[in-house]
Amino acid sequence: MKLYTYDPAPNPQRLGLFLKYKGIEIETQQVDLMTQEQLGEAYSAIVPDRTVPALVLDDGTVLTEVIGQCIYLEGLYPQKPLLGTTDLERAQIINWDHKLYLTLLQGVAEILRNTSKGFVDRAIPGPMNLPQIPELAERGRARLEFGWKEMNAELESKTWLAGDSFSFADIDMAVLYGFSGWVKAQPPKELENVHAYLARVQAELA
Ligand SMILES: N[C@@H](CCC(=O)N[C@@H](CS)C(=O)NCC(=O)O)C(=O)O
Repeated sequence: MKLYTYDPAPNPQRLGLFLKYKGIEIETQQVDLMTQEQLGEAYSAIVPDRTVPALVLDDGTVLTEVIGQCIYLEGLYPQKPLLGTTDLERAQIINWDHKLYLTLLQGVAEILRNTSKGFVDRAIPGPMNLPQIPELAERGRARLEFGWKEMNAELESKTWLAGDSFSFADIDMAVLYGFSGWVKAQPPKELENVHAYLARVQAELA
């Protein structure tokens, strides 16, 4: 099994924190996104999606989505479970994680990829070159403003985001928080439940 990744990027961070928390070590190769190594022939031949992280299994299967990689690795390394131990727990964790990914994380990505000079004509990751659409950045900001408030209400009575235990959904919240700083869209100070919760998550990851 081999992991292709680029440590500073947010999706690699999601998997990186999962691996670190569970104490899993995998042969790893960095793919330099700063020099667009992911678009080169060598990497495209291994990972046609041209994204990181990518987990290549011993039988040649390529897993390109962090959630798929985590489900596979959780099965191999069940210690310190991050995806629940019952069907209900697993369903709650995937439910929250999917929602986070589609709303807040995509909101940050919409802002970053539609405003940054580094992403001109690269407004989405992958093999297609697409132009930036400034309106999508505005939409991303609106989604974050709404999403952080919604999260603050949700966390009023919760220790962790999904179920009674720390999980992968909490790891994604930590990554989201850092990533939102890249576009100056972190939750405002008055959203106290979010900030208290993020402090708990950081302590668990320390
Ligand atoms: N859907 C993928 C997303 C992977 C992704 O978008 N990775 C970004 C780095 S955070 C990437 O490879 N970007 C390459 C590019 O922008 O060309 C997942 O869930 O892991």
